[in-house]
Amino acid sequence: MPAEQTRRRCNRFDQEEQLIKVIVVIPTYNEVENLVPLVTAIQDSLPESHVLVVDDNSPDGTGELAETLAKETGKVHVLHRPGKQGLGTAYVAGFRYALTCGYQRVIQMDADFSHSPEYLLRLLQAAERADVVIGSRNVPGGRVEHWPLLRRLISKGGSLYTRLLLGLPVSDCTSGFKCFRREALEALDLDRLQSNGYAFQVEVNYACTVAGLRFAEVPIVFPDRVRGASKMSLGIAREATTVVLRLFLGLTPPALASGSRGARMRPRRRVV
Ligand SMILES: Nc1nc2c(ncn2[C@@H]2O[C@H](COP(=O)(O)OP(=O)(O)O)[C@@H](O)[C@H]2O)c(=O)[nH]1
Ligand SMILES: [Mg+2]
Repeated sequence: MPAEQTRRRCNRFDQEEQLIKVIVVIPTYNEVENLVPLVTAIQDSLPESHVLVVDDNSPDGTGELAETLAKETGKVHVLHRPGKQGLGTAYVAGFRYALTCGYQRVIQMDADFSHSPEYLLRLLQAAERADVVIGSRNVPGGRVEHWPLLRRLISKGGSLYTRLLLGLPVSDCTSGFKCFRREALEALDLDRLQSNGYAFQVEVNYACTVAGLRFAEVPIVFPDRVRGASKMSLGIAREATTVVLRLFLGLTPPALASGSRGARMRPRRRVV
């Protein structure tokens, strides 16, 4: 969507005088059962925040439901895309929208309650002293629930592999529950982010690291989804392995905006 059109759309929402404008970006594909409880819980946790649903024409009617919520709440925005285009491009569309509309904090989360809205405030608070805040399963106090041993090993092993190869100052490299200060997203070249699954998180973390941004990790407990079905696949795990290698070998350069390159590469991380 052209920037001017986006701005006109979000001006409709600009009536509030907020100290800090926060938007929660939620990519959705067939999340009709989760959307109402999720938006309600987000508004309970962060009453001033806005929500952006990026829906890929979900056959179950998630997009239409999001429109109804937009009308009812005045705080829900919706981007409709014509078909399932993957998670990475959904985040990019959401980030662009957030930047164009002048939001100062951009939170990304899944729709399925694996990312509990109760952590939103902690993520936001941590973003006072960090550019990128990660909801982390791998710091003290964080964990996954009801995962079989093999899945735990693959997830932790994947994060370790990524961290060692790319020198990321983050112990949960593939978490999709994050809060960015807008300056962090402005340091990225969103056009160059190409991956779609877990690798998308790695690509963003790598570019943020090379840009010298400050990271913080907030412990989260990560339960499996209760409603709806996962869209993740083996192909997405394969993509993650390849993307890490390509970044490590320099075959894919970090997705930095011009001007962000060459900054510090000293890993900085705090657990809060
Ligand atoms: N817009 C959009 N959202 C997607 C797509 N694939 C997954 N999602 C959403 O991304 C989030 C994470 O997906 P999920 O299937 O729960 O992944 P898992 O947690 O790794 O099993 C959920 O909110 C999904 O509805 C997609 O292609 N497009
Ligand atoms: Mg999930």
